[in-house]
Amino acid sequence: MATSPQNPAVVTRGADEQARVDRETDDLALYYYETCPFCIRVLRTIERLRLKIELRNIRRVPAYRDQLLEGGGDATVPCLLIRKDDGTLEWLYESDAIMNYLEDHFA
Ligand SMILES: N[C@@H](CCC(=O)N[C@@H](CS)C(=O)NCC(=O)O)C(=O)O
Repeated sequence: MATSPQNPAVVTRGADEQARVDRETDDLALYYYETCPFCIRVLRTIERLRLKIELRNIRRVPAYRDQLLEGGGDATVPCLLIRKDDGTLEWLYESDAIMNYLEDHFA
């Protein structure tokens, strides 16, 4: 992992490393909506770490809100859905916890 010369906070990766990270982020999805300040913090982290995480806007797509409520038990955003290697799902709430998870795995 390196950082961009233009902006040292932004992560840059070689093609192989980025492909590996992209495969890992295939197992993630973020439930959010644009005007939620906690979501914006998480989206900034996703951008800075150059992660391709599927974004599921619960205000644009009511089915996403239903999924979040049914799967996670709460319609609060942001929530990161993590599909684990054994196929089980983890619904990670709280912006700080989500940002810590992303930093721990991808920074
Ligand atoms: N402590 C939480 C706060 C999350 C929060 O309050 N999210 C609001 C949107 S900004 C929410 O989803 N409220 C419930 C709702 O809109 O149904 C965090 O840091 O993620």
